[in-house]
Amino acid sequence: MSDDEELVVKPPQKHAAGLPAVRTSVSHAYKHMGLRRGVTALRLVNQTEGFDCPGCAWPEPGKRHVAEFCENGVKAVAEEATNRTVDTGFFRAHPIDDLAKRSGYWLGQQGRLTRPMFKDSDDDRYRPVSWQDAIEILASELRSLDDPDEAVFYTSGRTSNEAAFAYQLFVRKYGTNNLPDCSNMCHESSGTALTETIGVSKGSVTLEDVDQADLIFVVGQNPGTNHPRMLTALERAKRNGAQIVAVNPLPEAGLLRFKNPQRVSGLIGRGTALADLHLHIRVNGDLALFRALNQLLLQADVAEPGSVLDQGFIERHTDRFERFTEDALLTSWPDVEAATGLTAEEIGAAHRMVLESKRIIVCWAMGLTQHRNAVATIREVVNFLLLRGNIGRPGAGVCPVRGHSNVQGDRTMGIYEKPPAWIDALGREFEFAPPTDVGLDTVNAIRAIRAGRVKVFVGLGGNFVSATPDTEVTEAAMRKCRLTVQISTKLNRSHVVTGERALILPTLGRTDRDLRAGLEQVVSVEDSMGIVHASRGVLEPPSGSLFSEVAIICRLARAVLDENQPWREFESDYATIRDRIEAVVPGFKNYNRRLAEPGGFTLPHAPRDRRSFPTSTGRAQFTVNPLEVLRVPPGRLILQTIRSHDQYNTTIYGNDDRYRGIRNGRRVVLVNRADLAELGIADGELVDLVSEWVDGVERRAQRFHAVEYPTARGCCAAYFPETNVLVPLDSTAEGSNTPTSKSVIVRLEPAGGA
Ligand SMILES: Nc1nc2c(c(=O)[nH]1)N[C@H]1C(S)=C(S)[C@@H](COP(=O)(O)OP(=O)(O)OC[C@H]3O[C@@H](n4cnc5c(=O)[nH]c(N)nc54)[C@H](O)[C@@H]3O)O[C@H]1N2
Ligand SMILES: Nc1nc2c(c(=O)[nH]1)N[C@H]1C(S)=C(S)[C@@H](COP(=O)(O)OP(=O)(O)OC[C@H]3O[C@@H](n4cnc5c(=O)[nH]c(N)nc54)[C@H](O)[C@@H]3O)O[C@H]1N2
Ligand SMILES: [Mo]
Repeated sequence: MSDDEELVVKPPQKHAAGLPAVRTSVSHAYKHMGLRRGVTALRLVNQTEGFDCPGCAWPEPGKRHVAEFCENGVKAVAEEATNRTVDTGFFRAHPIDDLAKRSGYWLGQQGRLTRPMFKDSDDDRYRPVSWQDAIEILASELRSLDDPDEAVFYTSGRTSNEAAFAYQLFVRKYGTNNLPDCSNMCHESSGTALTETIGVSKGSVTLEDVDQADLIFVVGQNPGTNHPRMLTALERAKRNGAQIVAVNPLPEAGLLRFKNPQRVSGLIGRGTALADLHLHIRVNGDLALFRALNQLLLQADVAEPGSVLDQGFIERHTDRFERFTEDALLTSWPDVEAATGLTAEEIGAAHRMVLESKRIIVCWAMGLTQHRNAVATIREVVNFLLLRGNIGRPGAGVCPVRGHSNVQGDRTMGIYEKPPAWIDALGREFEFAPPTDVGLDTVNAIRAIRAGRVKVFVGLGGNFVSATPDTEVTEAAMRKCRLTVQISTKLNRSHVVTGERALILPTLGRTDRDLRAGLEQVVSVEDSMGIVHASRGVLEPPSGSLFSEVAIICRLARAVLDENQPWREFESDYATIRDRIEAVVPGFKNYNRRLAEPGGFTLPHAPRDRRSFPTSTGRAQFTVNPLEVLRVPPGRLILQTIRSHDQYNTTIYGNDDRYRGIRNGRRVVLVNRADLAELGIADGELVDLVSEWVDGVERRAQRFHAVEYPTARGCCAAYFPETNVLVPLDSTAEGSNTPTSKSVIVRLEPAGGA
């Protein structure tokens, strides 16, 4: 937003969806796709015979509604299935310097990429190149490296299982585990904490469990915007008698009340109240909150032995309970109050709801995963559930709500910088010795690129430059690469902040029909609850010369590895990839047959299915997680960087954030009224955000409007990716190396020059 545009601020809304959601969906669909394409797309999104919505990873119910999509799903579909295209004339007219001055929004609005493009070292712009030459440029660069570890292969979470499996096979055959992905910045902390405590990195909850729960915690998550279809599930749970506790520094509209657009009563009525209790927590206070709840449970059980804890479960299925108890009983309430900003009464109210509930689910997203102590916080959530046996029985469990629509499946397929558990089976099946060293994750990849140790960057989707922290550091690093390659659907900043040479390899998206050798190809994806199902593109692709991700990977593999099989077979029939997945990855028996069943199939999950915990001791682990209060120097605030209602990560759909009452602007910082007064800043004043970090470097994001907002005291919020410049590369979560995008210490200064 430029300053002359009219920023409009209204009070935040108290409900989500309803008629405005329908209106916005319809207008986005027709504006970008036109009537015919729009109708086809919306009729088949999330239907068993159609394609998986490229939006979020929330599962589809067994029985589909005719409109099994949400406002933000429609925006995601419209963004991809747009009628607009970028042609070679566009690149002739816009040198890279010019494109680098444009906003991410502008770049995305230009439309779908249609032809491979190449920027050579001495050139100032991209020029068209044939597919064959493009593949050869990348292949010869890869072949010329002294060591395969000098290349990095990033993945974003939209890639199908088939493309992901082929990609990691190619990369490992090439000789490296340098497979960073968006998950490193997302739910890595969840995977790390869950693997350690319950032995499986994924959530243990199904949609049926949500239906049967007595109490659902929604912690650090804004489902009204980021997982709108989750509201339907929460509404159903409420009707079945569940209570909901929202834990969030912001009073997010989607947690307060939901007007279900799938029902007439939802459109015209008052809707369903969702959260029974909102804990208006200070950012990063969650570890303290769950420690406090755990202490209260232990104390209640001392008062009435045997009535509170599930002793049978604890004895049969867990380890280290005594060690945990000793420490939990020492939890300091002054520290709890300082860390959470909550009163003992508020925490007491949540405690009473817990005591009344037999079946408890905890859902969470980025509000828990992107802090220095994120892994410890999630371990403490697991302690909380273990105490009353809330894992591995109906209506209960851990529910990390994933972001990208196939981010969970990509991990299952081996997109991981660590060798997956089935690495030996991979080597046997394809007769090679896979690399065993741990490769580079996202943050370590940036460090290695900056140090000149990595020379080639390949991105299978995503927007590495904008999604990663410390934008100035990362951009400077990327410019040092010998070659950067983006396999993508649409232009973004990663195409215009390039290495010495750069390639754009345009690809089909989820909505596009994928014909290979005259055969219609189906791909598969795994949702946040471990259900694998088919996805079939239905729309005419934006150009006849696009290759699918699978085809690009297979051709690259043939050129680099100088072998024909299995790549020719993979490219002409994706079912053959699934056969090989079945041979290597546990849980995929009869993959092709079961994929043909409507709704797909559920992957095994030992704690959920059998209360079996595949940890080192075969039992779930209680853990000790020290309570530290995130201390903030006077005059500073904790900044959390979030999504508006009008964006998908780095893809910006528009400049509004309807539920939060913000229109026509993204450069806003939401601050509590009392903090504004204390800092002497007026509502609406232009400020710079300056982040302070132990390295002494001052990182600055300029010209944000301060907006008075009911966020917790001492905290503020602003949108990503504009604020990524403030997140220090070296400020990461212990154990998962995830950037601490939700706890950046900042000061607000009157805005400097323009
Ligand atoms: N439309 C749309 N859908 C999306 C996305 C999108 O950008 N747009 N992104 C997708 C992706 S990749 C992901 S990972 C998910 C993200 O889904 P979310 O995690 O819901 O996304 P964020 O906007 O980061 O919201 C974080 C929430 O946590 C709260 N929060 C921040 N810090 C804390 C804290 O310390 N404690 C607590 N208790 N709460 C805190 C914030 O106030 C906010 O409500 O959504 C996915 N779905
Ligand atoms: N400050 C801050 N930073 C964050 C976060 C935060 O909360 N705060 N959140 C983090 C999180 S949770 C995540 S997941 C990451 C997201 O990081 P990424 O996944 O890297 O980023 P996206 O913006 O989702 O990527 C969008 C691009 O993907 C390409 N694309 C879209 N669909 C397809 C497809 O089907 N195939 C291919 N090949 N390309 C496609 C398009 O070119 C589009 O521009 O960002 C992280 N960064
Ligand atoms: Mo994410």
